[in-house]
Amino acid sequence: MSERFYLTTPIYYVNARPHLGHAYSTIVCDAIARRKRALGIETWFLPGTDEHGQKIERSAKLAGSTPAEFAAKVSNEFRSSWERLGLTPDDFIRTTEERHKRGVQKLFVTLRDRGYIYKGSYTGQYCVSDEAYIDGEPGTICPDCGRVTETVSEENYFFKLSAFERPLLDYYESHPEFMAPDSMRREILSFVRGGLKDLSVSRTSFSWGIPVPGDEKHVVYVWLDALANYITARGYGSDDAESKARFEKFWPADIHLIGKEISRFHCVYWPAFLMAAGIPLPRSVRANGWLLFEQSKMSKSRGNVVRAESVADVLGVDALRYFLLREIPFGQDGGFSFDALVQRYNGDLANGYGNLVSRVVNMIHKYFEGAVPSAGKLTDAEEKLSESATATIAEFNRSFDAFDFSGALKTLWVLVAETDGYLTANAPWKKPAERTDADHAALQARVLATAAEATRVLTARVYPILHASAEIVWRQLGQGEISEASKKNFLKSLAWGGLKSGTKFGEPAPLFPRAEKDAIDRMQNLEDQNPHSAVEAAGGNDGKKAPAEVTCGEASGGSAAKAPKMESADQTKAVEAVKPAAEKAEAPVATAIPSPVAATSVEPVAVVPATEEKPLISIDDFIKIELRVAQIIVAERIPKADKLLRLEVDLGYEKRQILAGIAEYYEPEKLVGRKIVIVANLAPRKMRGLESHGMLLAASLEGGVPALAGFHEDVPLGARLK
Ligand code: ME8
Repeated sequence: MSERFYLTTPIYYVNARPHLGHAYSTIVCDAIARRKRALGIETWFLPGTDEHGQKIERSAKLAGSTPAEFAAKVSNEFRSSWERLGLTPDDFIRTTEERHKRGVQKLFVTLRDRGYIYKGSYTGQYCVSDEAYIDGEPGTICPDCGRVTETVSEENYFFKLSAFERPLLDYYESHPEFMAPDSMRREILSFVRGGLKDLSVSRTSFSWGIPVPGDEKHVVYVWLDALANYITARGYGSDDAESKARFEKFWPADIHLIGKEISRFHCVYWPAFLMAAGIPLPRSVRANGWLLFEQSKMSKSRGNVVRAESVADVLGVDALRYFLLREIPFGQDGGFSFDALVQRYNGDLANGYGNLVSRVVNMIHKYFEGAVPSAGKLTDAEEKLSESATATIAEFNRSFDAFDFSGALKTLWVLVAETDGYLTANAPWKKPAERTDADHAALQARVLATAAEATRVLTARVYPILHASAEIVWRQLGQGEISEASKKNFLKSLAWGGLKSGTKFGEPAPLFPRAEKDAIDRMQNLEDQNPHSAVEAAGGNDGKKAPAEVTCGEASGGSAAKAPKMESADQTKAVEAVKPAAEKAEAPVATAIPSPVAATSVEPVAVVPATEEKPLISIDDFIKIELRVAQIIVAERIPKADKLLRLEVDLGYEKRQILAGIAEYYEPEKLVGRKIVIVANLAPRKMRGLESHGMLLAASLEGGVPALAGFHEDVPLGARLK
């Protein structure tokens, strides 16, 4: 492992306010950075904001401000959000900064001087939302975001991307560690093998960008501009000796952590730009999956975002960090819900780790006046716990360093449960009549010294993730300031046996108080009070504009874009499902309660006579039904089932199987490619041994003949019907 470590987050567009999706990638980086620092590795953790381009220019206009003012305001929100969440960036790059502009211009000139940039003309489709060129006819839908592309016809500078097809494939082959997870690697390999076309790297139809040196009516393509932040922030483009030395020392980056949707930019364009400029390539690009809310990607344009602050204000920053790292296997998509968050919080933090700390600290105060006793002669039980702790440390390190944060925490929580079980089995608070006072005192000393040591080891390991609580616990365990310990590289030498007898414990302090029934309401209320749209937050009126005016302006979330309300029945379930913590800290409590798995389902066509008298339903009833647009990608008959078809449908964010009772009326091959409406949140059901995950909608005509619901307009996959 190198003695210095440089890791970056994507730099976020300033046309959206920070939300949990952004916080997720940034929190993962923060946890990695904290661990590296505590291991004594000189670490540089860089986030920032991406402020140029057409969509920012348009959003600023909607907000009634200049692009510079608008960008500054939203960029500041990102910075404040990271501060509020207690993140520890070492720098924060804005693409409107002079140091960045200098570097981008130098990179552009270098590429041009080395013969990799030439002038040509481009007529084609452009997705303003993704700031990406798309192959296709006018009117083509962007395959990434589902918006209609715009026809662009401009004289442009082109980058000779086609020259890098072979060099990139060779590089991927010789550097298997360059990109992960495997799904992303496969996608990139197939994209590059499919052939690379030269890439337009300048625009003339707007001016909010970095001018091309010597030809100022062009601005540099926003992705070339943005990707360069990783080098400009470390000194590239500045000629003073200090900047040069800094760049030498910190480049190449060890990890570019990104969301999976921007892998092509990071794994194809970026390495090609760097190869062309003669600059070393980053060591690895690691992609997180998507955080889903209500089963679709949390994103401003869908309007289904939650702000990290709403969670932090109610349950604390550690609850959020723990949930994101524990609940979602890194690299895969994972669902966020207030319900699951509260279950994890109560189960793993309040009743798990928090309760263990409180038992240990309170008993050491109660029985030993707050000073760690000498353990005395150990028994098999203590040997077993210490072996377990040592194995846990090794396993935790392995998993964490392999980006398996969920596995790492799971391992650690086995030790929480083991230590808890050890305390309960030995019950130092209970003296059986036949035990002498001396024997009981010896047992108390042995058991509490051992449990305290296990708690110390656990706390040190969990510090990169639960830093705020670890800080409190470290003081309670009489270890002083954990931030100071981190500066002294305490994780490097952490081993079982470091807690000295006689160490004076600090006062017990509450940690992870149980979340009560109102926690979800409070988070939800905080959400409702806050505009999610950057334009709205900046004083604009995007929510009131006609949709046509905001297409591709990423401003379509509008003021209506609030996180949907939780059902009160669910809230009750989340809180009540967790057994109450024991009244007394010494008593054992329930261990972690697993969070619910998102339920989805299947069904044949719904055939409901429209004329039948039915009681009216409220909007709250309707909102429970999640209707979404899906596209049929596979349709086939099921042997021995005359009425059923097996369909595979694509919701944009996931593919699933649905069984539908329409085989008598539809030829399966004619259904492929058709966009339909499905009920996406039905509980799964088995039919003929196959699981069906949803139900498609159809009008029921005379004799029960179905007519599938569909659209005249082009609608993106996954869009919700409301
Ligand atoms: O793409 N789940 O910026 P952006 C997980 N400016 N991660 C999410 C997420 C979600 N639901 N939503 C956002 C850009 N993210 C460019 C990047 S880099 C040189 C330029 C995170 O504001 C994730 O890291 O659209 C994703 O890649 C990033 O935010 C996109 O942020």
